[in-house]
Amino acid sequence: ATSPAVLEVERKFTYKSDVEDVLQALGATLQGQLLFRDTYYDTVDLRLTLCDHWLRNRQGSWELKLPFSPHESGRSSNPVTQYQELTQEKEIIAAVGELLGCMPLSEGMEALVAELGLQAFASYVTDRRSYVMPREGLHVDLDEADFGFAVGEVEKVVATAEEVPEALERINHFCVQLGVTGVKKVPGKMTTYLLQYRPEHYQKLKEAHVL
Ligand code: V4E
Repeated sequence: ATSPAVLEVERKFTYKSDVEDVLQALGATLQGQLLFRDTYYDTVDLRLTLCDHWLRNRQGSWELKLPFSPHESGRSSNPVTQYQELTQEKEIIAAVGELLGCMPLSEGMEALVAELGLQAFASYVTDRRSYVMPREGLHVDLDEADFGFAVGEVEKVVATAEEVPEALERINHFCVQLGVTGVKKVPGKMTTYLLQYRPEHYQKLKEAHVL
């Protein structure tokens, strides 16, 4: 059976040292703090990320982020991005197979990695403090990556495309309250990582208008 869709509508923001006071004043509550490593994989010729597909292993679990609204996510300067997130290995394998136009090859992720020759191109640890805005159904993450980069992210998870406009509205309203101005997209951890450590990969994604 297919699991219900997880559609992530999110906006990244830069924050100052008083952000947690501001969040608490707005009614956000601290949910917890988590340390996790993400390792991202692609084919040697970068066919996944060039199509805005992000396959990662987070602390032993596989996840695939892919656009569900290709015109909105990634390909514009819109600060709000929309991605679908798959966490079931069967669904991840099917989506990768569909994108790369190959037969649904393998049974498990390890076999898929071997068959496609997937290689790790980025790996970093995130120290994340998670807040929730219960009434708005918003999640706010304050991330510090181990390569010296911090970014905030406000996110709403919805199940259908029809719920996206309201999610967008809530996110943008919240950003105004938070004092996040500007309509430009803020670079995330991956963009910053690639720019620092994988400049050729970064350049290719720029040219393909993925970043
Ligand atoms: C690079 C990228 C993706 C992979 C990383 O996604 P991100 O939201 O940074 O991950 P993280 O650690 O916050 O995961 P969470 O726990 O929230 O799931 S997904 C989409 N992109 C593309 C992308 C883009 N097109 N433009 C910008 C500015 N950033 C990223």
